[in-house]
Amino acid sequence: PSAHLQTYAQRAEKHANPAAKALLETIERKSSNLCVSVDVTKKADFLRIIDIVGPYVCLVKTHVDIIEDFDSSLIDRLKELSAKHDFLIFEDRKFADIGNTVALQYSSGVHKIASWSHITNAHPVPGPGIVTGLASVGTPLGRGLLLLAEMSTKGNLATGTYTADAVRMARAHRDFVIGFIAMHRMDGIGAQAGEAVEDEDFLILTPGVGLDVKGDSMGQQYRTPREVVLESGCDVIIVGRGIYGKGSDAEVREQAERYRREGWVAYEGRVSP
Ligand code: BMP
Repeated sequence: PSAHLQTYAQRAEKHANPAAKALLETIERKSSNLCVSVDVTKKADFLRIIDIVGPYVCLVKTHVDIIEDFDSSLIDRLKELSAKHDFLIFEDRKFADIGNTVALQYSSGVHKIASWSHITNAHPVPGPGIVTGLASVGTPLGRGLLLLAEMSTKGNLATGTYTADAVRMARAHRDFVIGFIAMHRMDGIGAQAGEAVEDEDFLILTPGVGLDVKGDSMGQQYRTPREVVLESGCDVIIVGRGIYGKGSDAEVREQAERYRREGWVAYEGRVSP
């Protein structure tokens, strides 16, 4: 059967990339396909929210460049929380430059992303050199890359042949590109006639997930976990303001539990209808 009709555990066995395998195993172990995006600007808030939602997530997504009081101790604490609560880390860096530059941005600077982030992502717009550049840093460390094949926002340009070209770019680098940021499964998209792609299993991580509102004032569009996981066949739901934007610690915990449950019920409905 198509990969998304198999269990996360079955799929974990078939992935060679260490980050993809670890993510699928974590999802299975914690019964959670929830990734929380912690888009806050203060170190203390960032760490507090992660400590609250940690038990309910497989993955924590970061934008470390928005943290005003960033220093290397933040990364030490993040790594401790990752071990304490058993989740992986995804720095949502959206690299978009030539291979040589992205290799430097990934390995160096203030943030040294490759040294702590299991997964990162890139826009395919520069062409395959961006993957080669990031792979030169990430592959020796056992990291995984997601390409942005689609986006959640109104009027975005990642559609049609752009999306198909992103999938083709991923197919050429299957050891390092573990999947996509996308709104639905990419199975067979962009395949040439006769090209054997039935066994491919790219992970689909999907932002733009919310249960209470349909969008924001800046083009974001939300779908429910059911629409994303059951109807569109995506693997991980990414939720930001729907969870951390809820005020009290108790409410943040409650929302994390709620999205974990909704995401898991949708997955169960998919693999054993
Ligand atoms: P929220 O759930 O608060 O709308 O946050 C969504 C998160 O996912 C943000 O961190 C954003 O950068 C990211 N994201 C997105 O919303 N749409 C995309 O197409 C790609 C993203 O990375």
